[in-house]
Amino acid sequence: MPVEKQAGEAQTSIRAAFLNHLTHTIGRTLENSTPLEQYRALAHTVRDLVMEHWITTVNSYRDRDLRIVSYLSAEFLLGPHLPNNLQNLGLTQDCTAALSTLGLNFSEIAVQEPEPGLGNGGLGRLAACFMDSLATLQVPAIGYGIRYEFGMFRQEIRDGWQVERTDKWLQFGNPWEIPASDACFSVGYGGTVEMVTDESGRLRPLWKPGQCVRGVPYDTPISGYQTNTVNRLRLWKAEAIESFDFQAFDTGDYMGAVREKLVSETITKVLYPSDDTPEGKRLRLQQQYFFVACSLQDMIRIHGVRQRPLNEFHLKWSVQLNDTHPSIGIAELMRLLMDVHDFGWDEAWEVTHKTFGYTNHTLLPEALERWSLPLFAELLPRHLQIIFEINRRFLDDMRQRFLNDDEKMRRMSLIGEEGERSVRMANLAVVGSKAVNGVAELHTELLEEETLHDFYEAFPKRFSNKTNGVTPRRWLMLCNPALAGLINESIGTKWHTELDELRGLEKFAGDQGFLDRWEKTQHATKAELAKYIQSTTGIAVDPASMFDAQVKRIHEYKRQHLNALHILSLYCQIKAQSGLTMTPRTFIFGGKAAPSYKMAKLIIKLIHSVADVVNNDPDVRGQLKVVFLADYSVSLGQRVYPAADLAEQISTAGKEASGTGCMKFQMNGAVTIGTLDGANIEIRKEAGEENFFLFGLTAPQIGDLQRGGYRPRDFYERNPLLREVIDGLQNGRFSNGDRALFAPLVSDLLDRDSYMLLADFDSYSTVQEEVGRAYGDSPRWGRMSVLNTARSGKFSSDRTIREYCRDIWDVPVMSRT
Ligand code: GP0
Repeated sequence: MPVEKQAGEAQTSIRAAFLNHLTHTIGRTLENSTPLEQYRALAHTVRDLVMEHWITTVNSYRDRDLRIVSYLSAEFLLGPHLPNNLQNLGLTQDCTAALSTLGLNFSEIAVQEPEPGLGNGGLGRLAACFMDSLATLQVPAIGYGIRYEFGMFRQEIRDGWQVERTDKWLQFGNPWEIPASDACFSVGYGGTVEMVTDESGRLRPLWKPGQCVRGVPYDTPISGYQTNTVNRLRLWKAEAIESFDFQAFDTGDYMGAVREKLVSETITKVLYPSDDTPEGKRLRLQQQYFFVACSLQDMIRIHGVRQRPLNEFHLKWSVQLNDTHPSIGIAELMRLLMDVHDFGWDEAWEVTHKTFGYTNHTLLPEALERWSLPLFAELLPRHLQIIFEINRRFLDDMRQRFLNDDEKMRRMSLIGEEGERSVRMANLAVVGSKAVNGVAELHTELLEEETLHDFYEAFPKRFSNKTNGVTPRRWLMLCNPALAGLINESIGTKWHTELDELRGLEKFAGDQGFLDRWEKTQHATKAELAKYIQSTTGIAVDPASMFDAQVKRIHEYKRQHLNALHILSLYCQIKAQSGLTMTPRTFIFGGKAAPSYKMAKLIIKLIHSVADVVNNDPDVRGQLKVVFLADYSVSLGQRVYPAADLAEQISTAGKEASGTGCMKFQMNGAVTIGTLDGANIEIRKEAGEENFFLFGLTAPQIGDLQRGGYRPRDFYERNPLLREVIDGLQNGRFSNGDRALFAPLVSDLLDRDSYMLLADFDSYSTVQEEVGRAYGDSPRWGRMSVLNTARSGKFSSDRTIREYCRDIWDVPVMSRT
């Protein structure tokens, strides 16, 4: 049969190409090669196939002359490329077969890939899911970011504490990137702005930077699923303009000459490991300006190649700002147009404010970026002038519209005057963009009504919601092949690119035969995670127990400690009533704490202490197990999401902008216990109230309670079980007698409790009891699980990207049907 012959051909050619790369690229024989070397040879083999599509994509975009989406993000948390690219090419099986003819095992080779951890968490991973959907929907798009030499730190656990280790992901080279040395740009910092007369006698500002670095682009091909489209992710590395200062070299100062090189390269050395709370550090502003300045110069270069006048820039580009990190781009585009390309102010503003869109990702006030004015003036003096002028014109306009409401003007100003004067990047981003969006319905509402209310009043039409999504290719098909296979058998494969098709599973939710297969599949996936847990932590867990997972950054507002308090309360109950039986559960935690975030690190220690107590007490009779998986990452997520029965989404209402892990769990058939926060609200709406375990105060109730003088101690005094748990933390019962260990946590909970754990504890515990009962009722649980998957279609990033394309970017998407 011709089809089989073709398949055979693919295998033969993959095998030949692999052996060829092993010899000619890696310099090894099959017998003498390590799995890492085999991985590298295989990566080159697959990259070659992707590159062929890349060439055709570039040509087809050129011919179609469409507007290009430019996604500016300081983080892209991609995860492993190899299995994803193979899946997109439809070659996973051929590749596996080709390797096995050589006596090699694909999975053993694939795990060698170092993960490019160029992001902290949700925001960076969202950018990666968007790149996947853009390519799959065949939208002309470039992702622009930073090629950090050291990505997110590697987390080790010592005695229950987090220890950070540098992530040397580039140590053995990176086969997925291609340096494009023909498109380097220089970026200036510091220096002075002088007024000079140009040839036509005009007086104009001239920025003379005090320091210059070179940006070198490294391109990673991003393939789409079952299309020939391959888009470009262009990440910039900082280098010295001249690697040697020859004058210094001549006079014998060789070390001094090399120092200059080191200073330049520092800019892209390391990813800032703080999620949600920016550090106002000089290097961070340097990083932001660096990648934005390179990217805008690159866009202007491409615009020139397309032979377009610059006053049409906004017609050919739509530039999305992933949070405020790249928002300096607004001032930079103004500068490039005026100072380099001779535009007048109005002409430049016309182009600039029609080019950008701004996505906000957080409501936490401490997370809104501000730069101290002296620092900004020192590093970017010309940009500060431009920002002052944008502000002057903007406030003049607002004063007329709002009739001299001074308080309002103070709030809307791009310059904060309270305390140390500062540049408010969110205000700059809103004023300089054509569109502003939040990432879930509740989040957008809160932006409009609270955080950005003044701006919403001034420009209501600029605001919209774009609920986040995740790519079902990585987060269901790739990470859960068993479940994906069962779904394919039941409803076909159209869901791969039209996730709403999963609705077809609803009709099986009452079919006992189907539910049995569903459960068997999930059990097998849980058994695999159990093996991983055993081998990495030494803890034996039972795949028949409920897998209850909370994996995400460690943050007080995400309330991993509420989960821990609840586990301790179950433990206390068991201790008080010997013989008490409950639904067996395995509590799985994973996540990193920002290295400077003391309370988050203490929460990690708390989880380990809880694990020590619970896992080692014979009275528990294995009914409860607590596991902390170290070094949470995309790859580890790919093991956890498919194996979870219950997803913990328990943030304080009004604090989580969206959340995206919640969507990955739902797609894989986990049921959620959650608050009415972020995307939980929409997940519950889609899944149906009866398939979601809701608890806790709502965002308005949280606000009311806070305003009315919240007294956490009252909750402690009223609930004996909670009291026993907190007392235990205080008196050393859960820390081998160490009374000091959790004192900071306890005193925070009793005296402040900003995230209202104690207020929600009761409701959480009650609903957890209901969860336990529901899990014991297999047909009920199976039905809930199937319906969660069936109703997760909305949370495909394909849907999100279609909305951005339609409402903000104004570019067509390819329809497959
Ligand atoms: C938000 F502001 N997020 C920030 C930030 O600096 N880093 C970051 O990862 C996250 C939000 O916390 C989120 O709610 C959201 O889903 C994600 O951005 C993508 O929008 C949960 O991770």
